[in-house]
Amino acid sequence: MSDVAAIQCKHVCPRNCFSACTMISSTEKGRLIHLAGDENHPYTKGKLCSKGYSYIERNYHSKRLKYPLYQEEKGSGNFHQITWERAFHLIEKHLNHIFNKYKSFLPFALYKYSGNLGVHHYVTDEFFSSLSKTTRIVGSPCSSAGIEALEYSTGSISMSDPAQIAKSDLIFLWGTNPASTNIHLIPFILKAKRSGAKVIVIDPLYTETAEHADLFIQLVPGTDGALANIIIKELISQGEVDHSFLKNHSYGFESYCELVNKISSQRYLQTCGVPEAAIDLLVAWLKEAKAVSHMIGFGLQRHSNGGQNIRAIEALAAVRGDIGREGGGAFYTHGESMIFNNQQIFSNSHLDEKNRIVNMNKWINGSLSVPIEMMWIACRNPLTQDPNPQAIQKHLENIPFVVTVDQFLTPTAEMSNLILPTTTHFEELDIVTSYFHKVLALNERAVSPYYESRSEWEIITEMASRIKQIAPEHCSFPTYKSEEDYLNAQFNEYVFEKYGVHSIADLRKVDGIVVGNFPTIAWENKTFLTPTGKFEFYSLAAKQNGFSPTPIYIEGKLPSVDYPFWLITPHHPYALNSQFDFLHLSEEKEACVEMNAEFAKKLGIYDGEVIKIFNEQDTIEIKAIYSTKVPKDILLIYEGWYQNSQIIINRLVPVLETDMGEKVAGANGVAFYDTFVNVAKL
Ligand SMILES: Nc1nc2c(c(=O)[nH]1)N[C@H]1C(S)=C(S)[C@@H](COP(=O)(O)OP(=O)(O)OC[C@H]3O[C@@H](n4cnc5c(=O)[nH]c(N)nc54)[C@H](O)[C@@H]3O)O[C@H]1N2
Ligand SMILES: Nc1nc2c(c(=O)[nH]1)N[C@H]1C(S)=C(S)[C@@H](COP(=O)(O)OP(=O)(O)OC[C@H]3O[C@@H](n4cnc5c(=O)[nH]c(N)nc54)[C@H](O)[C@@H]3O)O[C@H]1N2
Ligand code: SF4
Ligand SMILES: [Mo]
Repeated sequence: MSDVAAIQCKHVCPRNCFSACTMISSTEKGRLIHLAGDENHPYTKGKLCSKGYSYIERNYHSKRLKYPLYQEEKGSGNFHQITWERAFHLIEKHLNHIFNKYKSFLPFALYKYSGNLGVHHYVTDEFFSSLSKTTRIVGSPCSSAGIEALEYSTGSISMSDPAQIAKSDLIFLWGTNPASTNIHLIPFILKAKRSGAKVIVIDPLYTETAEHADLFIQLVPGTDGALANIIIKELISQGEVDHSFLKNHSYGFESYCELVNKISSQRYLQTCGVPEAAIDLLVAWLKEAKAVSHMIGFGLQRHSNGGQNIRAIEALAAVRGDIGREGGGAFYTHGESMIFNNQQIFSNSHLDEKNRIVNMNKWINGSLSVPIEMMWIACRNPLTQDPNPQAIQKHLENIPFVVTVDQFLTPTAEMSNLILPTTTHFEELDIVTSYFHKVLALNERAVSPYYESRSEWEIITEMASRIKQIAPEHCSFPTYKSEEDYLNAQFNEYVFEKYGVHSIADLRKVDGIVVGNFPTIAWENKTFLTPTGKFEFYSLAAKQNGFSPTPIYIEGKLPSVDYPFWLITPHHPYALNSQFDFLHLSEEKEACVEMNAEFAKKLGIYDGEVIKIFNEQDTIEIKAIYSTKVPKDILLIYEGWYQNSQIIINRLVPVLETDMGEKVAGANGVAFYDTFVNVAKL
């Protein structure tokens, strides 16, 4: 037993994950020694995922960055450890040069995304907005197509408390794999099952979640809209609709009904690859069910028709009147997680008229008239996570000065001139919200920064003070004495309305956790925020933005003779996008492609053989593993960073846009799962 008492602190996992778990660390002699889930969290209830439990290992990992690093030539690997003073001197030198040449900071660009969603980290967004004029690369490769889609029918995005799913008697899981990616939802699904609910999993892959299903529908990718339309047609023909909801709370149902009645169910069944018996069973269950919930994953919207497919699913919820019903409705995200002052800047950055706003998809594939002279990359690893990373690599090569702020030497950091080591959530103060449940929580600082790491607030504050010396009237970033003062300045009346707190001190008074004042049941009063105030089966806004006004299925992309396989690259159970790979939480130690066993045998590919996967964009060599999860025309490789294999999966992924997303994020989403490839033996 140690004679020094361990100190306990509260933390929140800030990853881009539905759960935003709270956890409690124990620290001895300034070092983390133990970490446990926090049982007081009303949603996650003390359970963490494998990544959560490995955070101490991650914090002290030998690969963690310790000092600022500089390399003259990007990608050379010829790094020199430098002091922070020298690092800021280099930043200042480049900013000075830009300002003298352009009389503004326009060629200074920010490329930031979701490595850490804590409020603290939006300091970088605020800083860029406090400069007179800069370049912002905008867009979201994550969930924007679905958000825009749902907004057409309901006017804004809202979601019932996820615990409501336990009250459903029929649960549809469309293109989502919560057993891997949203693990705290599973207990609610199992609770519903224990009360007699049935679970339907709709996915082209037999996932970990499919093991919980009463019915698994292995549909052709990108065809969920067709499946939803067939079911709606059947419900209408059998009179199994909610007449009262449709009459009083919806708009345009009659014209939608006419369109749906015209579809050929037989042809649509072929399109989806779904047997008729499955529809008969589904309709029989739907007739019996009082409350039906539809959990819509981010996965199924990563197609060129992804947004429209989501509209069709939501229409199915509306036809039965499940929207606004206890235990029913569509679950996606509640869209109220970015409400602090500096997060508002991020959410609205694509609307900002002062700055040069650049659509990320167009940037990757194109060029800019005013060049980028300096790029700041934070919370983002585009060289593994974005489509066409080859093009991004070329852009980075051409940008004179690239700065990456990270905790690890990622492929993106390797293509930067300056790498700044930053703190983890154990080493900084923060506030984290969730985009799925309603809990807001305080993250305390438990230990000092690892070696010379600095928090992003510290880095930005220092940079702002240097800029103020170069061009005082061009930088209005406010100076605060501490992280706490900075965070206190991010609270606003809306945060107070939703969470009843004004400051970090208020949060401490409630033990760091508050449950937001969000509706338990979304749209319970059936007043929608659409122009008609109703659920819109006919959306003029959609029409004006160039989409079908109705949630009718629109065909997506299909494989070709040259590239006959879909390459589906979903999220890994033991990684969080490009994070955690080096911890080897899973048994696989390298990247592999899972192939249908029977089909691979036919092609003469043996289990464990290294094969080539290629398309017009690139070729990779990767180990093939036989699988019973995947149909013969799909290849499965989890997205992420495979350090051991040095394979970058997204080199095969082109910049193909989803149908929607631009209205909410400034760029359409990325149709990652409409990537088509072929295979060959080496
Ligand atoms: N093929 C394919 N590609 C995909 C997807 C897919 O399904 N298939 N999914 C897409 C989706 S949904 C998403 S959300 C994106 C995610 O892509 P990114 O937003 O790039 O996500 P991460 O890999 O989680 O984090 C990026 C970097 O942030 C760093 N980081 C962590 N904490 C901090 C911090 O406090 N400060 C700073 N400065 N850096 C930090 C991490 O070390 C990591 O290098 O990937 C997309 N890419
Ligand atoms: N463990 C873990 N958890 C995570 C993450 C992680 O990387 N690892 N990432 C976080 C982030 S940023 C995100 S965005 C979410 C993503 O988590 P999810 O919403 O679960 O999304 P994906 O993993 O992209 O895909 C889910 C499923 O969609 C299926 N799918 C693909 N196309 C279609 C289609 O056309 N129709 C249907 N019905 N299904 C389809 C895929 O086969 C896959 O099984 O998870 C978050 N949580
Ligand atoms: S990655 Fe998600 S499930 Fe895991 S600890 Fe973090 S918030 Fe919780
Ligand atoms: Mo995401």
